[in-house]
Amino acid sequence: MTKQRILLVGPFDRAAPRPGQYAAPPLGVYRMAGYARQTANLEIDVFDPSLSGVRGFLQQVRSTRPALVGFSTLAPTLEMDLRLAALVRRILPGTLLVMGGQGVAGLEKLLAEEGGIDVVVRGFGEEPLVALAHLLGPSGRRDVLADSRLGDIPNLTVRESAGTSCQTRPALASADLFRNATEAIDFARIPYPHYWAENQRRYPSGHVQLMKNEGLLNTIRLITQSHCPLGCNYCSSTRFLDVVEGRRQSVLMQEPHEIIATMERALAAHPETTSFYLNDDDFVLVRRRALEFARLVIERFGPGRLSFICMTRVDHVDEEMAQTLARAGFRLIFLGVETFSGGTLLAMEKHLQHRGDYTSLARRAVLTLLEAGIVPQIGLIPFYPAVRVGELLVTIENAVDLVSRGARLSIFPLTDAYPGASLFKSSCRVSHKEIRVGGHTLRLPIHFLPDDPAMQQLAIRAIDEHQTLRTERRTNTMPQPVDGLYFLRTVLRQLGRDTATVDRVLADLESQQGRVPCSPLQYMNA
Ligand code: B12
Ligand code: SF4
Repeated sequence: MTKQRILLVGPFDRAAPRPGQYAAPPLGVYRMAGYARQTANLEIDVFDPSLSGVRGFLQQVRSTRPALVGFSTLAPTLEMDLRLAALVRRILPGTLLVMGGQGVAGLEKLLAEEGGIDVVVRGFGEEPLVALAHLLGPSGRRDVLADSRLGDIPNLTVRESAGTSCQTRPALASADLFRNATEAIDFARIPYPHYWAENQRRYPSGHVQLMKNEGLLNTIRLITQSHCPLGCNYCSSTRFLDVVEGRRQSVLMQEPHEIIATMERALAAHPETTSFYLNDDDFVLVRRRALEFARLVIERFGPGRLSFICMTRVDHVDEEMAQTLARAGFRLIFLGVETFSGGTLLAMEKHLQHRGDYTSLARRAVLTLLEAGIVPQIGLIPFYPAVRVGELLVTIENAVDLVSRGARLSIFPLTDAYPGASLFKSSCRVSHKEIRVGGHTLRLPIHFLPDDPAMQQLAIRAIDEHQTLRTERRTNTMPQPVDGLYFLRTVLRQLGRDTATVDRVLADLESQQGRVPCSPLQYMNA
C-alpha cells in the first residue's frame, strides 16, 4: 500500500512582521516531522504559510492531497489557522484535520465542537501524531474517527458531531520523549536561508544597527527545556503542559553537553549560522546549567566564533552570570521586566526570588548586562490590568532612561489574554472578538483590560494614535526601540506630561543611526 501523506502547517501570522520581530521557522512542527520520519518512517511535508502565503498553501494541498493535515496554532494566529483548515475541508473532505500547539490550551472543546477540527492535541505532538497516522486507512478521516484505538491515545479532544466531543486520558510528557524529539530535529530539512533572506529584506542595515542586532540575522533558534514553571498569572506557556488536573509537569531539559551536540548538528547542516537563540522562556532558570553551558561553549568553539541570544528574568541576572555569558558570546538577552513598578509587579504573581525594592532590582539587572557588554532587551506590558497612573509613569521613566544607556525595548501595550493563563480565574475584564468559521461563530478572548476605566481609555487612545502614525508613515517595520519609545511618548502626551526626555533619546538614536528610512525624527514630526 502506498504511504499516506501528512502535511504539517505552521501558525499563520497575517500581522507579521511586528516591529522588532524576526521571521523564524516553526520549530515545533519541524521537530514533530523529524520525530515522525525517524520513528515511523512517515511521509511528512511541512508548510509555513507566514513565509509562503495562502496561494502556496492551496497549491501544496491540491498537489499532495494529504490524508492528515496538522495545524499548529498560537492564540493570535488561531483565526487564520481555522480559515486554512476550513479551506482544506472544502478541497479534501476526507482528510483528517488535527490541531495542536500553544494556542489550543483552554480551547480544546471549542475547537473540536465548533471550530471544524477533528482532533485537537494538547501538549507535545510527536507521539499523538505518529499514533494518529497509524490509524489512517484508505478512507482517511472516517477510518481514524471510527477506530476504537483512538481512545488509547492520550491528550486528545475528538469531535463526535457538531457540538459534542470527547476527551482521552491526560498524560504528562516524559524526559525520554523530550530528549528523543530534540535529537530527531533534522536541521538540514529546515530552510533557514529562506528565513534569513526574508529578515535581511525586511530590515535594512540601519535598522539592524539601531536594534543592535548586527551579526545576529543568521540565527538558529533552539529549545533546550520543556517550559518555564514559574507561574506568572498572565502567562499561558507556563501551564501548557499541565494536562493532568492538580499536577504540574516537571521541567525537562537538555544537559549542557547535549545542547552543544544539538548545535553541532545544526552547524553541520548550516555552516553559515552565526548565532544561536536559546529560545527557552528562561534559559537561566537553572544557574549551574547556564554557567556550565557558557564554559563548554568556550572550550568547544573558542571565544568569538558564535553569538548567542537568550531570554531570562531580572532575578536571574547577577554580575557573575552576566560576565560569564558575555565571555561565551551572549550578545542580546531578552528580559521579562514587564513593569518597573513594585506595585504592578506584585499583582503579576511573578514569584521573584528576591526581597526588597523591585525597581532597583530590575534596573540593576539591565545595567549589569550593559556593563558586561550584553544588550538587554526590556519586555514591557505597560497597561497590565492592575496598573495605576503613578506606576505607569515609573515604568516609562525607567524604560526611557535605560534605553538612553543602551538597552532596547519590546512593548506589548495590553496584556494578551492567552487561554490557559491563570489570570482568567480572576475578575479581570477581557476583550473578545467573534470570528465566523465553518458556519459557527467563535468568541475568542483577546486582551485583559486595565481595571481602572480611565487607564483603559488611555490605553485604547494611545494604541489607536500609535497605529495611525505607523500606518500614515508606513513605518510598520520601524526599528526597536524607536517604535516602543514613540508609544511611550504618545502615552506621556495623552497624560499631559512633558516629553522632553523621550524626545531627546529619540533624537540621539537618530544621530547614531545615520541616514535610515523612517527615521525617528521624521516620525516624531508627523
Ligand atoms: C520561537 C517562537 C517564535 C518564533 C517562531 C514561531 C513558531 N511558529 O514556532 C517567532 C519569532 C516567529 C514567533 C512569533 C510569534 N509568536 Co512565538 N514563540 C516562540 C517561542 C519562544 C518558542 C516556540 C517553540 O519553538 N517552542 C518549542 C516547540 C518544540 O514547541 P511548540 O512550538 O509549542 O510545538 C510543540 C507543541 O506545541 C505541539 N504542537 C505544535 N503544533 C502542533 C500541531 C499539531 C498538529 C500537533 C499535533 C501538535 C503541535 O507539538 C510540538 C512539538 O512537541 C514560544 C514560547 C514557548 N514557550 O513555546 C513563543 C510563543 C509560542 N509565541 C507566541 C506568540 C503569541 C507569537 C506571535 C503571535 C507573536 C506576536 N504576538 O507577535 C508570533 C506568531 C508568528 C508565527 N507565525 O508563528 C506565544 C503563544 C501564546 C499562546 N498561548 O498561543 C508564545 C507561547 C510566547 C508567549 N508569549 O507566551 N514565536
Ligand atoms: S517567567 Fe516568563 S515564561 Fe516564566 S511563567 Fe513568568 S512570564 Fe511565563
